[in-house]
Amino acid sequence: MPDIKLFELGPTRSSRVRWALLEAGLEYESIGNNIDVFSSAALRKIHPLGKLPAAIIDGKPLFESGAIVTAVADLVPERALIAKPGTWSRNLHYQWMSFALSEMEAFVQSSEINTIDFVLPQDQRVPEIVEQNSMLYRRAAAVLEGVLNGTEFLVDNRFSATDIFVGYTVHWGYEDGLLNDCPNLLAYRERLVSRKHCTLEQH
Ligand SMILES: N[C@@H](CCC(=O)N[C@@H](CS)C(=O)NCC(=O)O)C(=O)O
Repeated sequence: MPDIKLFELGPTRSSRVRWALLEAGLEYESIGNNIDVFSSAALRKIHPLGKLPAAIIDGKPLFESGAIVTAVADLVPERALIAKPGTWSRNLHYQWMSFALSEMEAFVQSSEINTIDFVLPQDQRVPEIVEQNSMLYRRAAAVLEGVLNGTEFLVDNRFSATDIFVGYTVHWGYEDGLLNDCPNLLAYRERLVSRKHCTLEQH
C-alpha cells in the first residue's frame, strides 16, 4: 500500500483527490480538514502558495489537484481509473483537464475571489468581472455540452480520473447557475453524483 498524506478541507479542490482515493480503494492520512490548515507551515512546505490540495505520496510532495488525481489513478492500474501513459486516451485526459482548468475553472475561480472568497481583501476585488467570467465559462461549457452529446464520459466513454477532475469544474458552474442551457452537462453531473464515492455534494 502506498503511504499517502493529503492536506484537505471539505468541499475545496482537495475533494477531487479524496474522490480519486476512494475510487482507487487507497487509504490515506488526512491532514488539516479545518480552516487552520491554510496557515500551517506544514502545508507551505508542500505548496508554495499554501493552497489545497497538497499531498505527500511515499515521502514525495505533490500539489495541483490534477497532478495528484492523475498520480493516484496511476497507483492502481488494476482499477483502470486512467488510460496508460503514452496512449492517445491519456493525451485526451490531459486535454480535458487542461481545458477545464484554463477555459472554465479559471473564470469561476476569478468570480469567486472577486466576490465571496476570503482570498482578496474587499478593496482589491473587482466584482464587475463576474459577468465576463460567466460568459467565458459558458462559452467553454458549450464545447463540453457538444462532446457529451454522444458519450456518457469524457475519455473512451467510461468513467475515469478525467471525469473526477472535470466533474468538479462542471459542478462549480452548476452551483453558480451557469449550466441552465446545458442538458447534457446537467445529466453528466447527475451521473457523477450518483456514484457511491462521489464527493461533489459532500460539504
Ligand atoms: N489549481 C489549483 C487551485 C488550488 C486552489 O486555489 N485551492 C483553493 C481551495 S479550493 C485554495 O487553497 N485557496 C486558498 C488561497 O487561494 O489562498 C488546484 O487545482 O489544485
